[in-house]
Amino acid sequence: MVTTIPRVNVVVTVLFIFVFTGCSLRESMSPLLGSEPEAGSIADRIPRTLRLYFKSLPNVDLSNVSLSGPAGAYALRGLHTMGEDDLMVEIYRPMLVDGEYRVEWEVKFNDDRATASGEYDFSVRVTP
Ligand SMILES: [Cu+2]
Repeated sequence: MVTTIPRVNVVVTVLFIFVFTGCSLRESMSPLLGSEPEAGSIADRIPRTLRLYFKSLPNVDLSNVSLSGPAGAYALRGLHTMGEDDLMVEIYRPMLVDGEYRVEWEVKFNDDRATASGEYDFSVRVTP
């Protein structure tokens, strides 16, 4: 009984270390530098587009972005780059409503043979 509490502490500490180093490691290695809507953010306006910023210029033809949320998979159209090491795509249909969304991306860069991929979430909360 007496040893139970320290053991739990050790497990919790190890978990924390794992989670924190895992996060920082992933962040430093991910070529995704930012996005609109931002990862983890709560949008107070309906987003019409997704924009992802990378470490270098993505190859649009060899890259893909997808969006899922309350209505399942969303149709996106017109994946392109604005030439600022970004990918941009229009959220075609259905229109977003309040809820949780997940963006998944898979990117090939012009200056890198490797494929990079990842995902992030954001929320929409327009109605008070
Ligand atoms: Cu654009």
